[in-house]
Amino acid sequence: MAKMAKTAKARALRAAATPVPVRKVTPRPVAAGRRAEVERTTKETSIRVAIAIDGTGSAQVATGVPFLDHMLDLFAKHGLFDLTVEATGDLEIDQHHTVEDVGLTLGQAMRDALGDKKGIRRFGNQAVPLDEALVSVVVDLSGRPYLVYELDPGRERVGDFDTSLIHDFLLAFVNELKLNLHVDCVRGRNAHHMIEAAFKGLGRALDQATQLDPRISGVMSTKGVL
Ligand SMILES: [Mn+2]
Repeated sequence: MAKMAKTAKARALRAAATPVPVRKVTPRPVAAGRRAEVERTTKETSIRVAIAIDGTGSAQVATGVPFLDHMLDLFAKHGLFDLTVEATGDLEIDQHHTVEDVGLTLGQAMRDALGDKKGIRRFGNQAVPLDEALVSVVVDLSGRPYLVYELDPGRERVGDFDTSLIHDFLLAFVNELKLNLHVDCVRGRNAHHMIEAAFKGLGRALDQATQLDPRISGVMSTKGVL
């Protein structure tokens, strides 16, 4: 007994004498308050978008266009953005104004939230499968808006949603966010699957592009401006 106690005491003394290596944990860089809220009202629509870039993927979306709500839910979830979208629009005419203006306002809000874009990775690239569909999404938060949209859903409607409006949504989004966006549907049969894969890909590619990299000082551009 006495011997054991002595050994334990010796071990404790040795432990106390040996400097414990300090494990440095570098916290994930999160710019405080990478969030923005935009309200936009015209004669056609009234829209409020609030977004937090460093979120958890929680979304509260009510645009009056259920298919768009579904897509924006996916976008937030997979981008790990916290997103609120409230829209009322002239849906009695058709869904066009509402869908386009939600894209526009979301683009403005993301651009505001990203501010000077210092320290962000800038590029993102995500291919997403959904059953038979495979869609590739590549983004560059370059400050130069450009959309390449190569996705033919093969039919005009999903439920009562006009599938051609996705192009209009993305165009408005790209122009306001000043994003270079390439959406390429590699293959697919089902329109819902193809569009859904595109929105998951958009969320994930933008999650990558908006991440802060501690190795980047200033902006990720030899021009010094994004
Ligand atoms: Mn779905």
